[in-house]
Amino acid sequence: MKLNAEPLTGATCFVDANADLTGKTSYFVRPVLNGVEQAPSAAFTFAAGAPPLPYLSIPLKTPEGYTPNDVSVGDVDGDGEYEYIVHMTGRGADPAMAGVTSEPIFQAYKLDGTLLWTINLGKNIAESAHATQFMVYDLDGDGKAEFVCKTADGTIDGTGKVIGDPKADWVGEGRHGTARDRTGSERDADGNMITNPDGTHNFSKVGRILSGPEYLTVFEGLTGKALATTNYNPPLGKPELWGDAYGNRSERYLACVAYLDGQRPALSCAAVITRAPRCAPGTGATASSPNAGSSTPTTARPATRNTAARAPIA
Ligand SMILES: [Ca+2]
Ligand SMILES: [Ca+2]
Repeated sequence: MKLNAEPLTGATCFVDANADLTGKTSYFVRPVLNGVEQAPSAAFTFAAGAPPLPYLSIPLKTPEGYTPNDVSVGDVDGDGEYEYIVHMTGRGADPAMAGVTSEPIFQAYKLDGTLLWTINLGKNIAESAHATQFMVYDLDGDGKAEFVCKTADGTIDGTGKVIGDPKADWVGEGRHGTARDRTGSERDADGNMITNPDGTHNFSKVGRILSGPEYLTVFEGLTGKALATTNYNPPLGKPELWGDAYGNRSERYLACVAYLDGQRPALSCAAVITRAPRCAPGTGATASSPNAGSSTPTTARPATRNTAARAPIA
């Protein structure tokens, strides 16, 4: 039964106001090119008695103590239907603040709720909205999306295999340092920031991850198997070179997929604030702006840094 008298233009949202979902109901669309109807798409079918909701619910197997957070989609098995990669978050800490966090967990689901895999990034990746920018994209063009993110010692892939040293612990402890930056500062019982006579502030290193190897891993989208791991670029180096000594700036990441040569997809990674060096592993491509350093997969951080780009943080 055709539901719309005229082709839908200007939007892809259509409400079937007269739908009768008491029986099994299937929907499909036909593209119209130059006034000619083309072959129908694969149908999407509602079971008999399906509730008339403007969304689909996917049953999740959320780990205890965690809640579903960011989601990205990609077709990991090449069947034409998206799968859902869910960032499961437990206790987090903004990079400005000290505190031991939960281990970031990712899960991949099919639309029917089938759990394809679980990846645990481990204790050496902090849980925060800034730390893990994950990309889901078909990087090698085989029709199946990969999953890519920053990893560390102790990351467990979707097959149970550990990346790096499973016993390594790079999480900071209770030592304190001083910085001129106000963020992350210790406060007294009244909530006032404690300022030292020389104008510096004290900050806690508890939970901060400012040492240890940093990796970037490409995972197979269907299985979560680690396909390739390389050193993360740009590396942390000395934390203070990012504008503070405790990771408030260096641990705020960005990532995207870009066609830097106009033909092949590349992963672009960056840490942001004060400096924004970016690199695209495997392509040799480099991006930079007047206020940012830049690096390539084969070189270290630039020797000179433009501090004029420093962004004030209240
Ligand atoms: Ca699929
Ligand atoms: Ca692929």
